[in-house]
Amino acid sequence: MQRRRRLLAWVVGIISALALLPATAKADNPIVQHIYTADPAPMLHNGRVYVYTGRDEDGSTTFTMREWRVFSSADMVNWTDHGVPMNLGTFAWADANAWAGHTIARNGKFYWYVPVRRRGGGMAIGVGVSDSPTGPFRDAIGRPLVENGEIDPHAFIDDDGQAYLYWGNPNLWYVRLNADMISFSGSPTKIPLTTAGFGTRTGHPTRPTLYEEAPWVYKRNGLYYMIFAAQCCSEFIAYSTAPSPTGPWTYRGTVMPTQGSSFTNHPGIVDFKGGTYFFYHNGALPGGGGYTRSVAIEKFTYNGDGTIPRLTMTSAGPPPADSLNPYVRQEAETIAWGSGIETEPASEGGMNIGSLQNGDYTKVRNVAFGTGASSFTARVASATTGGTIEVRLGGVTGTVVGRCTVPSTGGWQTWRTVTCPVSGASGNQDVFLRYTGGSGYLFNVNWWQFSSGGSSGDVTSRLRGVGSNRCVDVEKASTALGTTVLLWDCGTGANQQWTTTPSGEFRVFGDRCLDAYNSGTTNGTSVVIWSCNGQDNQKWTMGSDGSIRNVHAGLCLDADGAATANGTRLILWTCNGQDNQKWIRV
Ligand code: FUB
Repeated sequence: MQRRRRLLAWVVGIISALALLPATAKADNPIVQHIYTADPAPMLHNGRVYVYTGRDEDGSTTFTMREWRVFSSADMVNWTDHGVPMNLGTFAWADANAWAGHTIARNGKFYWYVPVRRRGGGMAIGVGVSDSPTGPFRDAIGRPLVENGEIDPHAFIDDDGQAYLYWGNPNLWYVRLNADMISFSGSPTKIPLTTAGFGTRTGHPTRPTLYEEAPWVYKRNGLYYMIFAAQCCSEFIAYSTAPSPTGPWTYRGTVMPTQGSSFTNHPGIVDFKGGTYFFYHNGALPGGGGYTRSVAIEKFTYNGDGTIPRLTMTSAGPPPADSLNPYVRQEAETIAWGSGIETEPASEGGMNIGSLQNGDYTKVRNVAFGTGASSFTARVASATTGGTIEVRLGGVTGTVVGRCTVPSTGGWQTWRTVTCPVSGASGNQDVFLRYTGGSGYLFNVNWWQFSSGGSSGDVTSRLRGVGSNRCVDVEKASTALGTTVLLWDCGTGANQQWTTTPSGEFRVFGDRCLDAYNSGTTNGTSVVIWSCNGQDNQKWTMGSDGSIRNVHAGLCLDADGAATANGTRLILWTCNGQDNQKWIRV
């Protein structure tokens, strides 16, 4: 567990701010509360929205920024912290100013364009690349992609496949990127900053137009939009439109006026699950200001003529774009609002929440319990005496529907699964997980999951492979210990009926469990049946992506070699999101 201590004032500030909120408050903007975040760049990928941000260090008195962060959501209200996929150290030639970047997907890769200060020089733009939207990212070319002392890159790929990079402060530039996204053709071109194109600024000796920085370009109904930070300082958000990605631009007015106690603002817009969302930053958190900013979101609808309505910052943010499924593994760092928490990398992969003290809590919105949950399971670790997770509905003082005791596990990264009964959780609910205990740090939480179903919480179904269309099958319907589990045509036999229990087992034949053979933790470990014994190599979590992860090994149930034929062995393999690791209950 990292022992980062926030300033006392910060803790007190959060607590006092929350104390002022009525119990039913829907104040979930800004979207991240445990660190300061700035310069949002949203990106859609595989049904989730990822937002790439900078990080303002606590107590900053200038733009002290050393790392970038990424968060993702499937509903615009519950955000998962994916940690630090890129920092100044990624770029050996840079030494400061991890400022406003933008990430875009192409060629099965993710390209993250960022401004940084070149060692011994001025601002330059680097490009990170990764195979995953959550990184890690590496320096794609080992030097700046472009370098003219200006900042705030934004990439846009037009319908014809031509990609552009825009950036600039005090000027506004673009260059045509090649299809590899890490080189360009021609020279950077200055976009003429005319008052017709970018509005009129008054009172500045050298900058006649409103354009300041942070260009964000996209295309809608054949029209190109550029949203940007206007005037300085304080900035507001304005926009222009054009018939082509290279102009000519026509100034269209204000998107968001100066508000929110940060003298900068920074825009990003995406359409997601039928809505349009405007990302920005402000200084709304306790201790917040121009150098301690936080990313927030507003939902909006375009006017009938395609113009953007004037938006106002709110503390409520958007309504949920979807519900959250409590019956699959949810990361503890998936949060609508967190009070008193920190996040850190977990030894089992991903992140965990920590620094939990008595009364801290995390809120998760619009959790779809359906007819009801019967148990709650959490993956926990504690180097001290542990404590209790209270499962509450509707508010931090709302009805308690479950209470899980967390024991000492012997270390802050020594993980154990705890389960407790739940009653009274049905329908759609905001869930508050309240962490209680003695003084000091209590425990860490890696993930949690509810179970549903009858009084025991059991659910029985077949498990069909997405890649193969075949079912998880016990070979020859044998009940012998160590019998191989493989793919076979989905049928009606008892050897394909798997019962999920509240503790995370997949039971077959009543008393046999899906088992990682010999508690193996390496790729290729055989998956067999064994008598149910309550050990973690017989516990599994089903992810919202359809993966089934072994709790002990942290590896996923995998059709060996991505084969699809009858008889394909099931093994454990590093979770990779591919179809031979995706399973559907049928
Ligand atoms: O975060 C540092 C700088 O502040 C960004 O590059 C600008 O867009 C402004 O938000």
